[in-house]
Amino acid sequence: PFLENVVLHEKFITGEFDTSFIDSTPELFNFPVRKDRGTKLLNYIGNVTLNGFPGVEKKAKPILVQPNKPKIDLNTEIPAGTKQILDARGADGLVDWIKEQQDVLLTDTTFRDAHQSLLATRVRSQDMFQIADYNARMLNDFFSFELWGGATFDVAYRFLKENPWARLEKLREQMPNVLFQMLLRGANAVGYTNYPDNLIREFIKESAQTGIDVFRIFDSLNWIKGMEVAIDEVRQTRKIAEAAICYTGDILDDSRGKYTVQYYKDMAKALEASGAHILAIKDMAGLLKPEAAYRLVSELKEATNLPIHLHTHDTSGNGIYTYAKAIEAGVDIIDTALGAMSGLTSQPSANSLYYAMKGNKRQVRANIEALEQLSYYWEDVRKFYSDFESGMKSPHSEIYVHEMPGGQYSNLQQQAKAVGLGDRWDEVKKMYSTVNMLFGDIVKVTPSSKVVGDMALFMVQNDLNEENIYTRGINIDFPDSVVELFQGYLGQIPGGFPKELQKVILKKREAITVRPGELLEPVNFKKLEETLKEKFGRPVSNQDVLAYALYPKVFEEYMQATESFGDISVLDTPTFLYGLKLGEEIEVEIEKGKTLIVKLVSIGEPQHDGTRVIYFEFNGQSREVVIQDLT
Ligand code: 3PY
Ligand code: ZN
Repeated sequence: PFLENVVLHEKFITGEFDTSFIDSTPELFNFPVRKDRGTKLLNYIGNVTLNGFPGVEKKAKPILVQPNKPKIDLNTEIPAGTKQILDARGADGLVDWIKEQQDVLLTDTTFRDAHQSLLATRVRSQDMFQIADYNARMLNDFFSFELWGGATFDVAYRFLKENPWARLEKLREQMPNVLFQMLLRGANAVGYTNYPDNLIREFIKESAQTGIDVFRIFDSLNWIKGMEVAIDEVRQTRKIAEAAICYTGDILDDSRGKYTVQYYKDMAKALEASGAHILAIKDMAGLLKPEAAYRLVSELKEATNLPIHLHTHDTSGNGIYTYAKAIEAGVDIIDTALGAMSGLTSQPSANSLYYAMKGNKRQVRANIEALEQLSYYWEDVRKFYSDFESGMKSPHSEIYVHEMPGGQYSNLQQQAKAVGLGDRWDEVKKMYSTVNMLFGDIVKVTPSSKVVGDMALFMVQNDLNEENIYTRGINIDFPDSVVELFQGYLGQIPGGFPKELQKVILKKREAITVRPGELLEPVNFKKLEETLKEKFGRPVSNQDVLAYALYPKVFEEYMQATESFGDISVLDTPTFLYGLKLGEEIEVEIEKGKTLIVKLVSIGEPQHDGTRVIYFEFNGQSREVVIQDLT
C-alpha cells in the first residue's frame, strides 16, 4: 500500500516532488485498512448469527429448501423479445408494434412491486440472479419486466446493503431480450421529496445507460408539471416514456365529484401532449372496480392515441375481474405477478389471468407451463422472507373505503404500533380517509400517501378531529411532512389546497405555487464526486454520486457496511438473514470460479467487554472473529 500511495500521489504523478517528498507528505502513510474479503464475510456471518437481522425474529435458523428451478436447458440461445424491437425500431416503432398486437401483453412485476407489496421490498438480488436466466428463456414473450425503482432503490442500500445499480447491470446481462421497466416518482425520482432538475435528468440518463428501457413516470398528486422534466429526459435518452395517471376515488360514484372520467381524460390528453409514448393507469391501491375499468379504458382509448398499460393491486380480490373488463375494453398491456408472488396487496396472478381469458378472443400472451414452473421457484423463495409478510390473509374490501396503497398498509400499521397506537389501528384507518377529505381529496401514492398516514397518526395521537382541528390546530406544530405538503414542496393538487387548513398548518410560513425544481439549487456533480472521493478514500462512480445525492445518509451507511463486511450480496438469503447454525457449512461464490467454504464451529462465552469470539472453519483452516454481542 505504501508504494501504491507513492505512485498514485498527485505530486508524484506531476513530478512536483524532491527528496523531502516522503517526509513532507504524511498522507502517504494513510493506508486503507485492508481486511481481506474472507474476514469481512466472517464478520458479517458472525454478527448476524449472534445479533440477528433487523425485522427478523431471532430464532433457530429455519430449515429452508433450495428453491426449485425449472428443468430447462440453459445452454440454449436466448430468444429475441421486445428489447430487440425497441433497439431495431426505436420508441415510436415499438409503440406501433404494441398497437398491432391482438393479444394482451404482460408485464411481470415479481422483481419489483410484488415483493414491495408483499415482503416489504426485501427480496435480494441473489434470489433474482438465480432465476433470471430462466426468465429470459421462459418469459421471452412478455412485454416487460418491472424490476427497478419505486422503493427498491432505497431498500437495497438501506436494509440489504447491496448496490441496486449492480443488480440492474447483472440482470441486464442475464435477460437481454425483454424490456426492463422501472417506476419513477417524477420529480421525487426514487425518493420522498422533490429533487433539483439536473439530478432527475442525470439519474434518468444513468438508469437508461445501465439498462432501463421503460420509465413509468407518475406524480404523487397527479400534477403534470411534476412529471414534465422526467418525460422530456426519457425521450432524450430515446427510451420509452410511460406516463401514468394515478387512479383514485371512484368514477362510478357521483358523490366523488373531483376524480371523474373527464378528469382522467383531460389528464391523459395532457400527458400525450407532453410526449408520453404509453399511457399507464396506475391503480396503486386497487380501487378500480371492474365496471369502472371498462368505462375508463374505453374512454381513454377514445381520448388519446396512446397504448394503455394497466396496473392494479389485488387487495380487494377483484383484480382478475377488473383486468378482464379492461381487456374487453381494449387495454394493451397488463401488470401481473407470477402466481406465488401475486394476490392480496400484490398484483393479480399472471397464471390465473391466463386461465381466466382462455377462450376469449383476446388471449393473454404467455406460456402457462413457464408461469407455473417459475411460480414454484418463488413459492420456495418467498419462505425465506416470511418475517416480512404483512399477515393479511384474505381480501380486504375495506380498501375501497380507506384507499391506502398496497405497500403502505403494513408500513403504517408498524408505524402505529411504534407510537403506541397498535390497539387503535381501526381508528387510524378511519382517520386516514378523514385526513384525505380534510386535505381536499388528494391522490395517495408515495410520497403523498405517507403524508396522509403521518397526519392520521398525529390526529389520533393528539385527539384531533375534523371539527377541532381548526381551533386547536392553531397552537400545534404539525409533522414536517404535512407542513411541506401544504407549502407546495410536493407540488400542487387539483383545485388547490384547502385554504383554511393551509393557514392552520403553515401558520406564518409561505407556500409556493411554482415547481419546486425551479427553486432548488442544481447539484454540482463534479464537486460532489471530489467530496465523496475524499470522504470514502476511494474512487467513486457516477452511480455512487447519484445515490449519495438522493440519499446521503443511507448511502454513507451502506459504504460503512461494505467497509466492514465487504460485498454481502453474494450470501444466500437464509444465511444473510439468520447466519449459520452450529456445525453448518456453506459455500459462497464470491466471484465466478472463486468459492469459499465456511463452517461455524463454535461461539465463545461472553467476555468482560461484551464481545464473543466466533470460531469458524474457513476453506478448511481455523479462523475466528470477535463480535460485539448486542442481544
Ligand atoms: C412507489 O412509489 O414505490 C409505489 O409503488 C407507488 O405505488
Ligand atoms: Zn403498485
